[in-house]
Amino acid sequence: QATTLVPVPFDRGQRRKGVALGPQRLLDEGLAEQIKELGWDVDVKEEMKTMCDGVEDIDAKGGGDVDGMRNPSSVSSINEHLSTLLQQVHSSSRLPVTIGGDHSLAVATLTATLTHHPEAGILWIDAHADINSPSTTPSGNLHGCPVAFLLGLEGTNVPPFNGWVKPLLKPERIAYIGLRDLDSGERKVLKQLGIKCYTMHHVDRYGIGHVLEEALSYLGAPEKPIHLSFDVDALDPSVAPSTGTPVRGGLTFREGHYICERVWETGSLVAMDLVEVNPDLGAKREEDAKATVAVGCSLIRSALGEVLL
Ligand code: DIR
Ligand code: MN
Ligand code: MN
Ligand code: MN
Repeated sequence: QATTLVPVPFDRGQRRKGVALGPQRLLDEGLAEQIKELGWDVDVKEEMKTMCDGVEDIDAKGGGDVDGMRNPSSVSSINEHLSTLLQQVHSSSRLPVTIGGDHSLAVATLTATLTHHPEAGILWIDAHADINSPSTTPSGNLHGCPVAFLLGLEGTNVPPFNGWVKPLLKPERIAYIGLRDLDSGERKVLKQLGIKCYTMHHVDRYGIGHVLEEALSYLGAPEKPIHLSFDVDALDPSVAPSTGTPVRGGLTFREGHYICERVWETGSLVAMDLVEVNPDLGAKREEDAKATVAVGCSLIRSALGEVLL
């Protein structure tokens, strides 16, 4: 099997500096070598780095904050390029693993996946639903909005995104696990569209094994492809402290890894995102960063078959 790691040091989808350092830290930890040891053909596409270095200029030209969104110019243009790059990865039949960076880059990863695998189901592992639209977002942070853009919700048909983002996702093709911090506009739309949500309450009540089987069969795995979008803040802050918006009461180390292992076992994985590792954050800075980086690497290895290969 062949995989392409795509580091995206992008942080403009939220307010906290440091998340742009996440991908390099995972690579410095030896992620590519670790995956090679599992028997994969691994390459690393570094093209997004130079573009991410220029984001301030892009935002300066685009006006910074526009219509309730922070930095839409850079979020849109980074995503448009990333989407093109990821489509090349899919075209060469390699498995793209996008390493963030903040979760706004899922606009690109979902666009690329759903272009190449229109049948794909999205498994979104996160404390948050990231389904705000520019009109419902309380923060203006676009990392809280990628799902709304792919669904084409009201308020998302705005420049610069409407120049290229298409509503490729149907509400019944996404399932969430790990939710525990939702904005009121998000609750409303999740309910209205009947989107499949497994909150931490469901994980406690039924156990991760049962919850994940339900989510996978809902999405049609193993017949249908699966895109795994993993926000490290889905994990409990005691396991992954170095992230921008930690929320207590999250997934345990094993629950997080179990999800990745089981998705791998279905044989249906066509793309993965691992986002929101911010090595600058955490009360015990370097110790917390090390733990969070290590967990990011091991989640990816698990999704690529470390235990079950
Ligand atoms: C919040 C936080 N719902 C927002 N979202 C986060 O700003 O829209 N997503 N942190 O990962
Ligand atoms: Mn593919
Ligand atoms: Mn989150
Ligand atoms: Mn997220």
